[in-house]
Amino acid sequence: MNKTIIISNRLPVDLSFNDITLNVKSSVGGLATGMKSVHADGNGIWIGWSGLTEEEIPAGRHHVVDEALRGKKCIRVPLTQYDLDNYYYGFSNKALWPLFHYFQAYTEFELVHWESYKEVNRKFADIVIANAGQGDTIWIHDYQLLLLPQLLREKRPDLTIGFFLHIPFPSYELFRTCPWRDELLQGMLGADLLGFHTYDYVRHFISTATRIAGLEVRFNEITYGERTIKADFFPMGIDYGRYHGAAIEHERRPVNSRSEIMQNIESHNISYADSRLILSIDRMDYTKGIPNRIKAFEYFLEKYPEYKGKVRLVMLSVPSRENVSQYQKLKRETDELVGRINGRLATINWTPIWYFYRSMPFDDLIDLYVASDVALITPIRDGMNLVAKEYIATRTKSDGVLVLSEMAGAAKELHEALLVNPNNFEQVADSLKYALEMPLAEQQSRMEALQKRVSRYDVERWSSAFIKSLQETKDVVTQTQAV
Ligand code: GDG
Repeated sequence: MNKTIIISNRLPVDLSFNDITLNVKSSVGGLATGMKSVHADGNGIWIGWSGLTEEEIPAGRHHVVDEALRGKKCIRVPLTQYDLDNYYYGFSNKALWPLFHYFQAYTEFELVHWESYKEVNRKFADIVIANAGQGDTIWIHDYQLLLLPQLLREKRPDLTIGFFLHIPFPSYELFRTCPWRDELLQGMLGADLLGFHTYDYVRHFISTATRIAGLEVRFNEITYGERTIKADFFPMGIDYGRYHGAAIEHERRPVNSRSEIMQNIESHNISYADSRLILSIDRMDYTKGIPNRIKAFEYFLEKYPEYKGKVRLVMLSVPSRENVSQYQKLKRETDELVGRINGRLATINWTPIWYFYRSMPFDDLIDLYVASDVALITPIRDGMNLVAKEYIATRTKSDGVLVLSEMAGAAKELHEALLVNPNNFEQVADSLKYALEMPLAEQQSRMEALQKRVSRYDVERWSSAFIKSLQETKDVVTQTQAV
């Protein structure tokens, strides 16, 4: 029986060694949830890096890791510290990540990083080939593995290969600046189906394929020698039921059993009944527009001083890629901005920005979503942005307002949000005021429309639409071969 193999940089597990004892936890991230049914299906497997480098696994314990992973239908690609530094932090996160998010000045094109990227993609290919049966379906995820489709195609033309990119695909003008643009494009073209979050990313990819490789395109189908490759958009959704259910559960719990932060918010709300909460949540990443958001919030308080003492920006910034220098710089800039604004504007009773630099347990995250009157999500560039959809899912009374950057892929679906250009502080400030003053009926009519869409196109639907489309490309190939 054919199976589906999922491939991503990281396996959906968290491993740690306590001396020589291995602890294994399944991760419940968006991708793991979306892949649940694909992974559970038949003898489906997931291939990726375990999260522990070869050096971190105690001598003689590698088989223990392998066995534990096998129990979870996972197979690991062994990566060394060198691989991690050069393939992951290097080429993936210092070249591809900034380039694909239009941060061209941040890109570092280093030959050693590129060599390591190729080498690690080959390591992945070897392990996939060793585990793939005749005619299996392969679903590869994200920018760390752009070369993998072609590496598999060369050795195993019998496989049906799908690839999904979780970040934007940039315009040809950006992509062409990469010294290894031909190899990257060829790598992707090894797939039968290329999936993106939005139609614009598909358009950029197709334009790149025609201009760099001179390929012929009809609608969204690219002719490549004997093969036809389909590029299409599949906007990723969330596990709506999980977030909505958790929010309902939250409201049933007595206040004193809620998180510490929530208890503080509640007691603050009791003391200052007209105080409103604006929420932002993201990884500490320069694409997320954190400094701009803080400056826009400061501008809002200057422009509408009647809101001083009445609103707070609760900003959860989750540590990310802390050993990459651009991320360290961003952290310093954020610390300074928050410090400066709080120092300048705070009173004994009021702190304008509540800033948390840490990750929080799921329940605390739900507490934050539920407690907020407005979500302010203003990335400079974002493939999709799932936080926006999670906020929508937790509004059990369909109140609250989402202020969302038009540069997030999610903006293409979430028309009823207040869409803003994150660089236009005037517009962000006016939208915040509009959001805070929006009548309940308007909040609800916007939110209900958003909830309908986000609940319908959930993560399960996303993965099944992709697999269905991939299956169709396989059927076309089989028919053509039969003719
Ligand atoms: C990439 C693309 C695309 C955040 N803080 C905590 C926490 N989170 C969870 C959120 C959400 C997820 O992390 C973040 O997802 P995003 O989509 O917002 O952003 P990226 O991490 O940049 O993801 C993005 C995505 O891939 C999927 O294709 O949408 O554009 O950049 O689920 O809830 N979870 C917990 N504690 C936290 O402190 N438990």
